[in-house]
Amino acid sequence: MGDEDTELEARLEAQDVFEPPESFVEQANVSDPGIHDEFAANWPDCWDRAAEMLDWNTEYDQTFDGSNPPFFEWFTGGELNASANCVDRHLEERADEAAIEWVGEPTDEANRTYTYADLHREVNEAAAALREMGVGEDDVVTLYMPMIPELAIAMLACARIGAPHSVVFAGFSADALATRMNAADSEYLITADGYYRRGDPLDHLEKANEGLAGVEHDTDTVVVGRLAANGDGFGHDLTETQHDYDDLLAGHEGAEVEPVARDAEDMLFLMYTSGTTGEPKGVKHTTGGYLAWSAWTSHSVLDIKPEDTYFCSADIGWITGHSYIVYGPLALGTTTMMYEGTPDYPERDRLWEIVEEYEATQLYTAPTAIRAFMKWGTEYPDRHDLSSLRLLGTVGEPINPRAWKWYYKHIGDESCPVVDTWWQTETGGQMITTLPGVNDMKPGSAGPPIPGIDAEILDTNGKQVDPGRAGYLTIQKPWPGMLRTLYKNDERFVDEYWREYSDTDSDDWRDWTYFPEDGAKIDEDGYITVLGRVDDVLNVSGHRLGTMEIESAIVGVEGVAEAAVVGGDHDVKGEAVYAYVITEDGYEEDEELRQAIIAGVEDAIGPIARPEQVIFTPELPKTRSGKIMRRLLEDIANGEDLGDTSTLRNPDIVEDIRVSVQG
Ligand code: 6R9
Repeated sequence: MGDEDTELEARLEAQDVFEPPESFVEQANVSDPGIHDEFAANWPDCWDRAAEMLDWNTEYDQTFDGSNPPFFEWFTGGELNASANCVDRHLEERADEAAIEWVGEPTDEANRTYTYADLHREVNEAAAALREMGVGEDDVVTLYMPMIPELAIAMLACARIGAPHSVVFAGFSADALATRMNAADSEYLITADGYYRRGDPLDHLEKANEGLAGVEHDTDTVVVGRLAANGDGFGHDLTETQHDYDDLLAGHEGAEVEPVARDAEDMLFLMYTSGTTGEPKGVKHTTGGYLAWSAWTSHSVLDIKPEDTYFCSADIGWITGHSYIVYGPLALGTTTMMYEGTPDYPERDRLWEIVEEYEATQLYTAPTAIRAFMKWGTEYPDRHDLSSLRLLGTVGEPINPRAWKWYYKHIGDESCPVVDTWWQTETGGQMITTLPGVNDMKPGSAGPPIPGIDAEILDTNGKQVDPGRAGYLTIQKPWPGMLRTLYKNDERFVDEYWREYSDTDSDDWRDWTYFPEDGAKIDEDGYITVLGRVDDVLNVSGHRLGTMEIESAIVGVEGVAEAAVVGGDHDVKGEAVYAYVITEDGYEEDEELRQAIIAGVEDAIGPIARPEQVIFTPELPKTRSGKIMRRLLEDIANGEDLGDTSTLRNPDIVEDIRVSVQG
């Protein structure tokens, strides 16, 4: 390193506040610092600003209806269609501009560009095909697909005919697919024959078929021949209820399907996410509020403009891909990128190669990816010209200041603002982050709530904690992008998100407070640092995994009597799965059982939930009332000092476990 570099590193390390670059502010979609006060003074009408970003078939009567808390409604009486907003309305000016730039994993495969005209054609044909298959308004269609353009097209085709989609991440297991299809009574599945991972074709249809075997009702399936098109298919024969995507669409060439006018409060999609219990939660999002939220935040936080080439490296199987690869960017008429593969294939500069080739203007990724880039070293980004980038974003988990600064310097060349965006599947879109053209940035802190959002950090009694002290993050007022309920489970919706901090007997919406189940602290300037989940949910590489889901997979393995799963610190993944396991009498604590446990977790959930360590133990540390002391197991996993354990029912066991893990 030269002297200049060393000096720069030292300066960066010492700096804890960064102003937005002037060149950015000058061109930012939002740059008026008065916007925070303006929105606060005009709540809830400030949200008309978001609704105005959309085209409505019927204007709404009321911005916010809080008469039946916590079942809040937004833009009531309004009607619109999400696919018309993301596709049709851009045809006049942008028919020949790219809507989707898709990059497959194999470097020798031709990339695909869908102009808005192409997208319009294919979404219409797919919508016609789905209708012919019998899909009607409000029928839930499950999409179990890799990162191929047909996934975005299928979502928009569903939206066009008013059929809510439920996307299941392609990396999830067959069991996970079946659970979600059963929970949503979903009779339609769109999937693919496979995709590429690190150079090899992967048989996805086999997994889908296995999942279908566990679905309790009849289903029609559409299969995209992603691999077959390259002659890499696995040769599965389709059954009578399975249809080839291309064949189906060929029967509807040039079809036009009138977008169905949906009520603002009609469901746009369901997304299953992990919670405290073993049952995944079906988060319900609506057409008006959600779409307005994803469009407004794409505009104000990600600074997306129609002429941009915007790149979010998430998977559409997660909420980030829904809001910030598909709906938000396309609602704004921009070019959104989709990449099928991983950042390290064929080499560790793949992302930077894509940024350079497409002259990407924004990059939105996860801290876990940034930590991996850091570990790999600067030689990979340094090989490429990244000067097209104007803004950088992160999402999914807390980002430590060192990783933030690395991203800012080595990817953004100190000329791009970094937005650290806190939000959740349930919030629909970004909630806490700096506005890149307005607020100073503080590495390690997401920032203030966005204009119109009111967040407080409370203690267990509901009192605000002092700046700098840890407490519970709460959101004081409803917002348009919020989930409306958990599918077919209003009671759990109230219990999970509202009961903690609301007066649940009140019918005044002001008495209701949303609890995201995260810990946080706030500083003197109102900047919030989100500390992580306070429920039994792990964040592994930015993916939400319920400890209960993993535990129930483990106790399903023959020879296992009891299991406790906790998160241990991991320098790239953020958190890693640690499984403490008690065997049944007569079973050996051996490698064979360990492998069976790992396989059991992969079958029930998917490889992302794979335990980093399986620790056999004769007992689990429990309180006198019989609760497993997860915090203690976590401390053991993290090699920390355990403090006083005398209140436990079985304090001796803790030392035994500690020795077997920490040595
Ligand atoms: C969008 C998404 C939500 C949970 C959330 C929190 C964590 C997300 C974060 C963050 C700190 C950030 N989280 N963004 N923590 N800083 N910028 O990730 O949704 O998969 O539902 O996860 O992720 O713990 O509660 P989801």
